[in-house]
Amino acid sequence: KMMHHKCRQEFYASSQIKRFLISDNLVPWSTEFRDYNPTQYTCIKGAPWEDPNVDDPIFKPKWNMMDGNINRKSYMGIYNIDAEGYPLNPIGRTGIRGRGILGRWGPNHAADPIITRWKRNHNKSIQLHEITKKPILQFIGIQRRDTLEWAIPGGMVDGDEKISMTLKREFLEEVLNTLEKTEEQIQTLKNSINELFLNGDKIYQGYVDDPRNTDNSWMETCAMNFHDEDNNTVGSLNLEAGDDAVDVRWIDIKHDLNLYASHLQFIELVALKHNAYWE
Ligand code: RP5
Ligand code: MG
Ligand code: MG
Repeated sequence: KMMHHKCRQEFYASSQIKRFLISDNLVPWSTEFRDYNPTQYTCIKGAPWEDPNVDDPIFKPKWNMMDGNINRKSYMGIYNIDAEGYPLNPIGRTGIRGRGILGRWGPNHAADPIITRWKRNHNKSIQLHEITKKPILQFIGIQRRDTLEWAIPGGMVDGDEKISMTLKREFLEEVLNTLEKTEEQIQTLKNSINELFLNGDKIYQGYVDDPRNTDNSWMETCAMNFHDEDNNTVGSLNLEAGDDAVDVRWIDIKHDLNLYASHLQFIELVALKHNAYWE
């Protein structure tokens, strides 16, 4: 059974709002918890991607299905709707009710591109871990502007945009800073990554233990690995942080990295897949 932790910390994501603290055994909705009384928090920014309040008469969401071009389906199966009409987090309680700072009630869909290559010595040979003699894998990580934590350069799926599109778009924006480039420069950068993004391996799809999650809104992602065995494509890329990234770099993969949300779990699956050093 899956458990969440990052969305049960003392304060709700980049705020002063306190979560109702609960022990692991009280997380599942199936465990009765009469004294559970979390704060309700819904941030209204007036953004076009924001759902209205659940009790707003103009809001007629179609839960658990495609709702026009909004994907309200969950990778986790059918989620429940409570007596007041609010979708329930498939993992359980988080200590905050409402939509928080997420845009959608229910699942909020993202995509995470995990770009990897082997770490190499000056003579270009693959670097092995001293003790285990396993090859060391690297991935491109960004430092997030919101929490300053290192993370996979993922982002939200725009409406019914194809996941393959989101993966490329977020990589271009956060790792190659295309939001600050000319049309011509963007074309050159797109051409340089197109081939790499042709052969992806699905690593994970499902719930993300994201600090923005609430009892009624949560992150889900599809994480894909794009591996450059010979460092042919990615070796010549000039990494430049952009959009919601403040820094970007190649990170050596190992078990004790501190990463945003549950990103380390996805990185572990990538390390396993390539039989790379982990611990
Ligand atoms: C995480 O938030 C996902 O795994 C993805 O990396 C990210 C998407 O949100 P933004 O980067 O757009 O804030 O849950
Ligand atoms: Mg982004
Ligand atoms: Mg992002």
